[in-house]
Amino acid sequence: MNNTDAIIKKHVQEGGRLTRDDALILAREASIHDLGNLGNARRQAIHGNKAYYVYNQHLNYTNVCQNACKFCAYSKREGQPGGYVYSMDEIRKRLLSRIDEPIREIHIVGGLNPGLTYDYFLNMLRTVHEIRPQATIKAFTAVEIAFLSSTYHKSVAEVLADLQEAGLEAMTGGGAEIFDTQLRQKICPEKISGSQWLDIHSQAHSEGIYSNCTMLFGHLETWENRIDHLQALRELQDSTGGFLCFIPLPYQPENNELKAKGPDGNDFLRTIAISRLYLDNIPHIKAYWAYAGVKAAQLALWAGADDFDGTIVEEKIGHAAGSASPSGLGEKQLREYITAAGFSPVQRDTFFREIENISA
Ligand code: V47
Ligand code: SF4
Repeated sequence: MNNTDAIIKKHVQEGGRLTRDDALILAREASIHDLGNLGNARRQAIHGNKAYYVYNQHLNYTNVCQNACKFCAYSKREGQPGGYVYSMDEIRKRLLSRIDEPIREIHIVGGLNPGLTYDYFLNMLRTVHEIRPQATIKAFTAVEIAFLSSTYHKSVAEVLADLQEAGLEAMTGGGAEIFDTQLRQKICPEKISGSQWLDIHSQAHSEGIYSNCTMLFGHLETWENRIDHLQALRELQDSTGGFLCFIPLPYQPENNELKAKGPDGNDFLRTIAISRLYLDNIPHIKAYWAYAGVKAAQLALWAGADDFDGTIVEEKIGHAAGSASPSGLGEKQLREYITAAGFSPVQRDTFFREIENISA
């Protein structure tokens, strides 16, 4: 019996927690069939044949950012052509343009724009809540929360409380990238550290704000970096239980300084499977079609992913970096893609509560 057979047998028969060493062997040496089967067996045991999606709308309120992460094709420096900020009128207009649709979640993220006031953020949440009282506001990365805290001289706890009061119900998982300090220094030197990212999510969870978590992969990182990243997320989840979903984000290589290649299909599926196996305490793994492409996302449902994200309408961040997928999908299309892949589409809200009356 070779290394991987022994680990697979141990994992399947004893069902114990995947160790760092075993994860590294599986990630590097197991065949894609074996790894995909393991990931799929785990996702089937938790979610059966269901594949979730959300009826959502993205709102990227500004692309002006004081950081210049090497992989980011979306941000502009203050004063650089192409920079934008949505006024409250623009935000209203964008939400009202889809007011007839049964949107359940508004996903809000933007750059670190020093030209905005603290009140801008509170007004934005209040405006969204006023126009869409039934939708959950899932907003901001830990990086934006840290920016609000340092720019406006407030503690993270104060910022979270103010945002919650204005309508924030959950946080997005962006900005995690790769926690490894040296690599982070290379790919996003101005960004908060991995431990600050984790600490902000920990504080959010203790205030009752659930969140997602991500990992940017397929650039300069090694498998060790990836497993260490998953380990840090698993440890935090053991202590707070506040993560809803993990999203492995495949690096998009165009229009950015990093000039790495991006993961191929095999690497993408292996990462999905390892994530499902390693993060045994995070309920959902997302196949993010907007970055991975619809076809790879369909396959990912067979390798451990159970969530297909949502309608989005206008994805800007991955598309600025060359994503070839559509920028949004209709609900009917989403359901058809999930069904064609062999799964039962289930509409959910931000917290993965199932929504019975589908609108398609
Ligand atoms: O934080 C930036 C990443 C993230 C590139 O929480 C890139 O539900 C790939 O976090 N190639 C934003 N990735 C997206 C994100 C997200 C998306 C959907 C759902 C949720 C959620 C979160 O995109 C950024 C950064 O990590 N990113 N540039 C790039 N070239
Ligand atoms: Fe700014 Fe976020 Fe882009 Fe980094 S990834 S440059 S923090 S918008």
